[in-house]
Amino acid sequence: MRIDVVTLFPDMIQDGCRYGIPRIAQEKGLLQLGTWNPRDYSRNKHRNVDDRPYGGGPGMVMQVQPVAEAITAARAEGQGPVIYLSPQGRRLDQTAVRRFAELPHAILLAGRYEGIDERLITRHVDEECSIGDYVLSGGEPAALVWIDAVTRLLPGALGDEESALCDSFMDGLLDYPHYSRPEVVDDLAVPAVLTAGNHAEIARWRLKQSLGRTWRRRPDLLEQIDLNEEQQALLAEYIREQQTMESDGNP
Ligand code: 4FV
Repeated sequence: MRIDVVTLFPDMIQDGCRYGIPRIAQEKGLLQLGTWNPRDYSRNKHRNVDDRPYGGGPGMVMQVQPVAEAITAARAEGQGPVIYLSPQGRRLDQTAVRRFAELPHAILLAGRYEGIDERLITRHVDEECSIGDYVLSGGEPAALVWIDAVTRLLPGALGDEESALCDSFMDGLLDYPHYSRPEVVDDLAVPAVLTAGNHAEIARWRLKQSLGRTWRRRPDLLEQIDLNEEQQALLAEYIREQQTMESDGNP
């Protein structure tokens, strides 16, 4: 996949992708990353790319021309959608990440200041994407989140394919708890089922934990999933056990 990012801070994007999976994916030739700085297309001697908002109010707004020309320059690298990272966008989730990871090319637009002139969005943006209901000082951190989440799903990016498949949210559920050596830490032992070596039992326990934790922490996610018979039975079993533990006074 090729990802081009239109940003006033190209180093922030390039540096942020020099670690972990985005770096490995670039080294394996699975990911190509380009950055385009609107300031390079500014037509005024101070290389400004922003100005005061019509209608008054605080802050500055990024102007159409430098951003539009940076997008046009990035377009030379591919015909993928222009995705503007902004709080006004549709919330990014694993379903959307899976869809984006199918693309051969995408242009990410990272804003700064109060935002970008709406006419740029109208004319050049295909979709807006938000990483969450909070305000960042720039779209670059959101672009790095987008790139990391998408790159992980590129075939060959992760060591063994298997791990992407059992990610959180891959089945719409929260992840099960993980344990590693040593077997006992601060008199807390690893659940016996995980050291007993019965893989069917381990898989059953992990699914039950994912269902239970999703029920407890993110019931909104459960509403989006049609649980099959086995899952419904496992969740009921988890809830019964939780109620027993609570009635026995164990948290
Ligand atoms: C954001 C978000 C975000 C808004 C104004 C950049 C900032 C500033 N982007 N998900 N939440 N962007 O807060 O994507 O220009």
